[in-house]
Amino acid sequence: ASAFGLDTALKQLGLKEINDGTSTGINSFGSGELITSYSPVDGELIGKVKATTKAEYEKVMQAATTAFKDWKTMPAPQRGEIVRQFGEKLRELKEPLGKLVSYEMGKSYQEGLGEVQEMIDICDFAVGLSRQLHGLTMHSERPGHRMYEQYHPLGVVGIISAFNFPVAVWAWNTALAWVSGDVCVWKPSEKTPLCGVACQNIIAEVLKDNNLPEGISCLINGDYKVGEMMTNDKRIPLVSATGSIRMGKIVAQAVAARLGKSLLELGGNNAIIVTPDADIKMTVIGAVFGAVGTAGQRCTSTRRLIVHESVYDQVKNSVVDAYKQLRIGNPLDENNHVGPLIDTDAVAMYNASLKSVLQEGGQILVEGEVLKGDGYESGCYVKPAIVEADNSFETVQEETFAPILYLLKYSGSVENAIAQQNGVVQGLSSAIMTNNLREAERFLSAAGSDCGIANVNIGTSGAEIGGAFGGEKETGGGRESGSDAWKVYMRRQTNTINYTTELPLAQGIKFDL
Ligand code: UN1
Repeated sequence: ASAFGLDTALKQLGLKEINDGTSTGINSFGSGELITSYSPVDGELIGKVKATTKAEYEKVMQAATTAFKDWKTMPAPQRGEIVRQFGEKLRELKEPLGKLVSYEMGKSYQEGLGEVQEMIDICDFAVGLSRQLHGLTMHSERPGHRMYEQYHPLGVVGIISAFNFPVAVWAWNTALAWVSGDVCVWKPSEKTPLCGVACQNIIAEVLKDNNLPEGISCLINGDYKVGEMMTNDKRIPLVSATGSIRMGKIVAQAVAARLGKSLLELGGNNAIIVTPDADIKMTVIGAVFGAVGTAGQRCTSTRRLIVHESVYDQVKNSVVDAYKQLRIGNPLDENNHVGPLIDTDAVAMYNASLKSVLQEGGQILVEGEVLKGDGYESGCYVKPAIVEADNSFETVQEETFAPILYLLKYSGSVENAIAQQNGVVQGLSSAIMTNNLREAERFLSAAGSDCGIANVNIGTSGAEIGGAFGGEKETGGGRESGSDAWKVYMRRQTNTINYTTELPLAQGIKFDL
């Protein structure tokens, strides 16, 4: 870890002593099983974190519920000030945190920095929001009555995040939850535990500087068993979970069984439709970044290209040519485009998908391969692949978290492409490349894309934080980040006030005593 200034980065993030299995901060303690974090970049051990036991979880929940009592009554703009300071710290630590993300998760350093930038941006957004947690005022049907609504803090928010955005997705949730007056308990992915500890160290310092309890931001570690402690816990009114559809179904059922709320951001099977009126140069950039960026491990990664037959060969040749330029290797080396997959299990899934799509009749255009030799010692580096396929193939219907792009053909009008695009169980992100206004508007209309995100002339990945992020169908229906996504972190209360000496009943009901 000495190359690329990693040692310094780890120190700056307070991760020096993690190698012994110890960590700092009241909430990042643990005495359960050791979770070892190996870098997919070079296979080296970065550090170890201990899992949270049931007894420790209880302590964390006590710290959180106690902290909530004061935090919820602090004026929202003052809570915003804490989030502002957190954003400032992130600006200072952008480079070391970006490096750790890149080294522990395997995405390119540029994307690691981009992820920290998303954290900074959501902090800024939340600071502004802390003065804009508006409710509406209604006209009462009764004379001398006033009616309005207000938003109050909800309570302890449980956050379960995935390895692919090990820091930003936490920040989307916490920044909004904090200004809303909630406290958070976070279980990061057990594949990226050090990113979790690094973030906890940063917020713990901000809270300490302000004489606030660390219970406002709690960290727990472990696998799904630790997650279950939260999903089954009645003290947690909202569980926000990012990950696979399989995980989401388990979380949603457990939370629903106790009538809690869940915010789910699950799988995507995102497509770009390429019409005869597309700008092919832009299409190639958008599609290639979407398919190979983060080694195909974004929820928004482009998995399907649905191309009109009249431009099919041109698009196919351009994309295949572009793949020849791709440099695969250490993501901290900025000359490389594609880093490793998260672990060898992910490599096995990549291999399995390529095998099954061939069995179903897929035609390889760019062959996949697990890379070996110098620089590829971790065993996690794979070649991005392109396969000509059919939307009905089972393999195409599934989200494989790897750089495999399926090329699909359509003929006739854009409706046929939209039918293919919508013809999957997931509904996260979608895009159309076209300069034809009719096609673009059709795609965005009620008869168009059924996804939570629908773009024109940009790709499927790389959404800005200002919009609501999430998707429909088996993507889970949740919305995080911008727009009015904050509302899910608060409880709405309708208030009716009578300032007369009479007590008229609603709906004109007479009740004389
Ligand atoms: C995710 O993959 O879970 O839109 C989040 C994007 C990023 C966030 C992805 N801003 O690609």
